[in-house]
Amino acid sequence: MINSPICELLGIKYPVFQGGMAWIADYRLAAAVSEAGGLGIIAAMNSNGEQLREQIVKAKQLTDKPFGVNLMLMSPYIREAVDVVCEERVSVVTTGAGNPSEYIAQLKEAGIKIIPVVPSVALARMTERMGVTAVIAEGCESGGHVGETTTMALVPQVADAVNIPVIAAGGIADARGMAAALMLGACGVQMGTRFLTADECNVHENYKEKVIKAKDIDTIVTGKRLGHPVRTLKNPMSREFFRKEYDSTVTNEELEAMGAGGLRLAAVEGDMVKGSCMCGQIAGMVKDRLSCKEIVTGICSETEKLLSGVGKWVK
Ligand code: TUI
Repeated sequence: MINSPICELLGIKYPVFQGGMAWIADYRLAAAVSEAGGLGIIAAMNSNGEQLREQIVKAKQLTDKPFGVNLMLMSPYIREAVDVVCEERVSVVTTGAGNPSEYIAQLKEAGIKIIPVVPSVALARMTERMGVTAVIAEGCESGGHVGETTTMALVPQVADAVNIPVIAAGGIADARGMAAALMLGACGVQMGTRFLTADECNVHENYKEKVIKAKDIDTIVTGKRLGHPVRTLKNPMSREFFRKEYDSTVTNEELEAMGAGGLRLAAVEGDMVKGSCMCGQIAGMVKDRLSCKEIVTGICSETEKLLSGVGKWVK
């Protein structure tokens, strides 16, 4: 049995989080992962307060196990979203795409466990001082908004820097990745891309097929010039964006306009030409469609086998 301090802290069976993917991680996916014994996470993304409350209420109807909400800190509705998670007494809040400092006191007062995604040791240390429960060290192999450091380099440095549990994210989709993350000092993993093809994931079928067909070199990072780099699958949209980003005659406003609405177009409408398919580098290894239960229990039982066999390298 794979069990770590994060299980006890959050009241979950397996130390496996499902990433709070915008336009994708809804109440249905989150409830399925929590029912499977992991931590399901609803993406608040740019939802307003009432839209987010509806998701939380529906998740509570499907599971009585703990689940989380991911607050995307660039959202124009971030204040409403913080109020709603506090009112609804959500067990866990993860944060992404920014520094959560100004919301920590309010969330803590409501008894919510805060687990920020950190792309650096500095933010891990700062948020630890403010009393967060754990941190998610997310390497730039991940999909969506990315930092600069890889999982391999980031996780052990964050683990050395803080005294709270570290969850590893970015580039993990199977037991080898999970076992490696535990060896790097993490006490759990968060996976996004692995759950894109889950039976309970509502993302458009075209998106699922594109992930299954993806190879190792099929993702690209765009948006660096705008200050929010995003990893997506290569397609006509992301290639065009990349070209324009390095064209000095194209203004930042034009670039922003080009990117707007792309994720919804891909995830909801299934537009694989003009849409933005956020996805991690590990997509090349995601070839099957499984239930959330198979994903969560499968990775943990395989990790257990791998870790029991590590002695083979010691002569
Ligand atoms: O947040 C994510 N992944 C996301 S958010 C998102 S929605 C979006 N769409 C278009 C543009 C931007 C966002 C899609 N994918 N992952 C967690 C994550 N957080 N990765 C990196 C960070 C991060 C970056 C900087 C966290 C904190 C941070 O702090 C900067 C500071 O001010 O200290």
